[in-house]
Amino acid sequence: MMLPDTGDRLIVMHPGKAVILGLAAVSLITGGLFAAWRLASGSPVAHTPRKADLVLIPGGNIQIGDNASQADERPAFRFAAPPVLFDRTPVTVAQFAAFVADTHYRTDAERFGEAGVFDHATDKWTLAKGADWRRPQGPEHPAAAANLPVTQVSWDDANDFCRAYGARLPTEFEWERAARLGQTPDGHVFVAGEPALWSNPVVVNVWQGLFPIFDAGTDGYKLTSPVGAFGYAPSGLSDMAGNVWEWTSSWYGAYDGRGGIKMHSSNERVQRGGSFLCDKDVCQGFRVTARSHSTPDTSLMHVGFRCVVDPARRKPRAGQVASTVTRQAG
Ligand SMILES: [Ca+2]
Repeated sequence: MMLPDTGDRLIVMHPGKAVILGLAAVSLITGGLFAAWRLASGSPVAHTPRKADLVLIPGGNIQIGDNASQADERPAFRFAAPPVLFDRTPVTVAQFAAFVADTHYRTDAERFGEAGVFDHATDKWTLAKGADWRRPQGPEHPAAAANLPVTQVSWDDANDFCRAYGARLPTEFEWERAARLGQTPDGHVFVAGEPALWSNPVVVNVWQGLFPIFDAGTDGYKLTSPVGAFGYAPSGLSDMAGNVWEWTSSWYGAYDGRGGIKMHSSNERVQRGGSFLCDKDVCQGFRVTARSHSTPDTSLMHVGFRCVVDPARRKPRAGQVASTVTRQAG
């Protein structure tokens, strides 16, 4: 388990305070036990079809990364993206509840007994006892509504969910290819160096104000928003910028410029898309090339996921292909 340092993007391990180090050590030990449990128990298998719409994202030769942006987004390179069926929205609380009801799955946060929550009183991330996918802010807070993206799910949980339905997590390059088809209903793609669109109507769920001091919430939400609340991009997908970061299957590391990463020993997985905590000055994680990363057992209140399916390997358990999607080519 690792917490973000400050702001929205994940940067470092727990800070070097003795009490926190002790906490990290306990987490490391219990995390190892949980990993052994996971291997011993095997992956869950869902017995009923998933209620999810899938959208075909066409293949294409595209640019990955941005030479004008953050260090870990450079160098940019070309990537031959395969066609992939994407979940139309991030996985919802209702979809995850159906999965749990079917498989009796317990998430990492539930086994740890705690998960990462951003505390606005201290402007720091903290491990909140009892926070999980049902109550992402903690047990004293309201339960998450069924139409919100599920959060407080680790990479391991997300991977187990997708595999249970014959699906998988997207690679970060597949995710970027889909996002480059449009992140907002008007087809806007957020890139480095441009002024983000903050005027009304606000088209993404992000942070409006000086992070972490003040969020005006002029987009209508200071936490997660229902999936699709801001509409669907020309790709047919919703929530590709803001709302929640989304886990990908990719290991985190510096790009090697040839379609891989330099540090194959990385123990963190990449997240894409930014979240409701992303502002235009500090985070900018809603940019199409922005990357965040966490260890696979980390659960946070602003990180969710969506699944993908290879068209040739699609199985009935994976969901239904949406047929009414308006999509731009390229
Ligand atoms: Ca917001």
